[in-house]
Amino acid sequence: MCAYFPEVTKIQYEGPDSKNPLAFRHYNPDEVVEGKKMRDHFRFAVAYWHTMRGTGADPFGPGCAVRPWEGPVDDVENAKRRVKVAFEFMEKLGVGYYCFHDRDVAPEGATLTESNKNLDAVAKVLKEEQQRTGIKLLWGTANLFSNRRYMHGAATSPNADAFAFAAAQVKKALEVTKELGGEGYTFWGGREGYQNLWNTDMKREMDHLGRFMHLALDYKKKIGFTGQFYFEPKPKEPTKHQYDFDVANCINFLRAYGLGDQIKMNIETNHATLAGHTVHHEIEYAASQGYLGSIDANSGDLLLGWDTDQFPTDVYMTTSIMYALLKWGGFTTGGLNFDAKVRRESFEPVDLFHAHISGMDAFAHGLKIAAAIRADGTLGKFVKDRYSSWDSGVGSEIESGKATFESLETYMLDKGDATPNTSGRQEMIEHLINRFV
Ligand code: XUL
Ligand code: CO
Repeated sequence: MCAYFPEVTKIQYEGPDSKNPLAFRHYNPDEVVEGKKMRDHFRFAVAYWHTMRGTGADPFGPGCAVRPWEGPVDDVENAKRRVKVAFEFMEKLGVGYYCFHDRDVAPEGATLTESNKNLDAVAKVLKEEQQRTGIKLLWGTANLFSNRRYMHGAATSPNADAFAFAAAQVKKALEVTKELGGEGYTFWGGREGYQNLWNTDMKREMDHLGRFMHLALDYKKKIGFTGQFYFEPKPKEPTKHQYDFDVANCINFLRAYGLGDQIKMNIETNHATLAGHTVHHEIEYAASQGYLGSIDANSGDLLLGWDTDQFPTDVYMTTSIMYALLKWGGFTTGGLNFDAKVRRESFEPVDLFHAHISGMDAFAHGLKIAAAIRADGTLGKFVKDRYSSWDSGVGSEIESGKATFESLETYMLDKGDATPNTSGRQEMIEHLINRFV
């Protein structure tokens, strides 16, 4: 067998003292934390679009990454070879899942028929490689944003033909995702949004998006695809306003259009920060409403205002994610998909390994810290005590629905005032967390 990464063997766990950059210091797949193996806590996935299709291109220059397996033309043969590269990479890295857009894995043809044929041909190789390695598809999706037909959006385009083409593309992508045993399917809004409100009929566009999602759910049912549907919130980029702004906005949309319990959230770290939230906030909000689905793991640069899709290496941040995941019971269908790309300057194939190892290890480290904070119990007890006024007396009467405005007025007239009786102790708590980080 031809090796595309000859300098790399299977990445091993070597423990916290290892100085080997091509080894894990914390990610030990079979190690059990809070009763579950690390591999099952994370369900790590590789994002095909970045890892296999990223070239390092940016608005100031073309691609410059060294990818020796890429042929001179982007044809089906080239795409099939790339599948072998992807699976060698994932096997050596030791991840159990991957995610793709239809156009990442197979080239778009001159017609829809040709594009579908290309996709089928490459999907056949994907299936063979999945069977050979046991690596699975976490979720599939369709690229409804790169082709010029989608310049005004897809489901929210003013052009009904763009909607129709997008429907045909998602239909096919759902079929292929099902064929590959995909555990989910993600809808990221691509160009669903607006650049300028003066030329936009927002109400009509939102209604069309609602219709699109109902059609997708109808087809899912029709073909018996049982994977979980996800919405991926993002507030801006490429449009100045994306309709799926953040988790709260998406949940409102789903509920308003009668889609409420059928679609969960795929939360992306850098999208959260672009919306003015932390990823911790987005996970807490989604989980508390019953919408936690999956995570696109990456990070942004807080000094920049765009989606830099960097690998997540900040252990404080991964700790907050893993703390929230442990608190809410972890993934049921989703996983941690590295929607992240190596920097333009990290142009060698081996950098793909360094990037994923750093991300996986940061999450494993964060998991251990989060579990230690929970085992210590001080933080959990502090939060519980902070709300203890709700456990009995007037608090429990309000929570259980017994209290009325009249009964609360009587209570307060008698008591006199609501006196703050506990400090928030923010600084003490932040200091406490640093004890574990
Ligand atoms: C874009 C983004 C997408 C989705 C899948 O910012 O995150 O790659 O994850 O379409
Ligand atoms: Co994403």
